[in-house]
Amino acid sequence: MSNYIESVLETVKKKNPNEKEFIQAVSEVLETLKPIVERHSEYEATALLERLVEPERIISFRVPWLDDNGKVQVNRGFRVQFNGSIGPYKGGLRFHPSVNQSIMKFLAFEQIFKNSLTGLPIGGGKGGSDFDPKGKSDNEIMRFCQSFMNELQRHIGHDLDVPAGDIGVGGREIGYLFGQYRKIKNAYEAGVLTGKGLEYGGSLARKEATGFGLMYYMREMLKANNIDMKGKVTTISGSGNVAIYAAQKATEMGAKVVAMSDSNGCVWDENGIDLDEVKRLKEVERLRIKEYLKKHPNAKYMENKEGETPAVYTIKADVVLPCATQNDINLKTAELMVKNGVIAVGEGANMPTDIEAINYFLKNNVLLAPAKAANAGGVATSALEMSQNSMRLAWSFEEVDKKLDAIMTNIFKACKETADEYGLGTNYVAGANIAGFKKVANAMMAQGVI
Ligand code: NDP
Ligand code: 2IT
Repeated sequence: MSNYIESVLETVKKKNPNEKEFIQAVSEVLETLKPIVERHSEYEATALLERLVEPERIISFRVPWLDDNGKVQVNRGFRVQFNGSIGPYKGGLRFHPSVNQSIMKFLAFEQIFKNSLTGLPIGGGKGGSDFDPKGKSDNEIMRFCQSFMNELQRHIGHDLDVPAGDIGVGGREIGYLFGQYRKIKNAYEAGVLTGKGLEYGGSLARKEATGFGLMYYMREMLKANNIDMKGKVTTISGSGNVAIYAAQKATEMGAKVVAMSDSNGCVWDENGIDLDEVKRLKEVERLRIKEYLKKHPNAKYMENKEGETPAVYTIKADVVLPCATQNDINLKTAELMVKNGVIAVGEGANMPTDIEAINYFLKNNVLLAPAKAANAGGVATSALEMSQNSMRLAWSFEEVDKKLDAIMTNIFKACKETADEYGLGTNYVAGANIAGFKKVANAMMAQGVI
């Protein structure tokens, strides 16, 4: 690593001692930027990296709400507006009990490079709350979303910051959030949130976009290495929005998806997962994946055990798609996957693979589709939703899907060309980081020290 990068990293560690996810995300990016930073002495002269790792703004706020028993509950809300140099801040909202400032900052930091890779004019941001939606009634979810928006509305806007969904935030939550925003503002600013319902300004194919986009990226990455998804035994961590539509597109491409999971454990169905049943369980009934066995008694359920490799990663597969959460795959898990003959890993989730595991995959010639590039289809289609809102018209499913496919194909091309330019072989992790960084760095240089 160059001295400059090393010293910035040291400062980040010193300044944010309790933020391990944020330090991890920054380390992963900075460690791959060496070749480009070496070519540009002006970065150090203008403290570009020091500015890049410091969020433009962090908003943290109280979210009080009434539960169904009339008891007052208090959660913490966040919005991190990390980098607005190439467009309005853009990124999802996560509702999960694990949410804290470190997780918000790592996600917002990653979003900067991901959004840059889409080629669309969107900056990096992220938000959310430590609110746990599990087991809450619809009315509790609505009251929480309304209270969350009471504060968030001061900080967002269609030209300023445009939130969307992430873990625990889907169509239902976006609906309640949008309703409250509209009521407070007394105006119909459709482009203030994305992932909206089709009846009130949403885009066709946004729901499918992250999972479909992941598979378009996988198709391109495999093609560049003379491999095809056809016939590949595939396992997927997670059974939420990203996992479900990755499974659908993988199946359409001829792969055999044999396992999906949630935080409790996984179902393994060697005949191929019945995706309609998973959609019913997760999108409609909001039940545990274990319930899959009621309709498919021949499938196997494997429970996760504290401190052990998540069950889904113990199954032998050609292609593995982590689509749940961060740091799902550590070195021990990566070693097991390699032993089981994995060919390719596609990161649908954000930072699902820790740094040691990434390096292990790369060393063992496992093709790794990095999150910032491979899951960018969601936010890219969010940007397409913003375009449609601005134009006050709606494109067909096919039109949006075609644009998404072209964007993902271009993103892979950028990762590959950058990896080639810097002699990085099939290290698309570094390719993605450098390619995403380049545009943001140029914009920051052009805009002066701000
Ligand atoms: P959902 O809430 O729809 O689904 C999340 C899935 O991951 C669930 O199956 C959930 O299981 C599982 N999961 C969540 N947290 C944990 C945990 N701590 N341990 C184990 N399993 C967990 O979210 P999404 O599908 O939208 O998001 C999944 C991932 O994809 C996240 O990393 C997100 O940041 C990323 N992503 C999402 C995009 C989008 O457009 N939605 C775009 C790009 C990336 P359980 O129900 O048991 O909690
Ligand atoms: O991580 C992500 O890219 C998202 N959760 C989607 C963000 C968005 O604005 O659509």
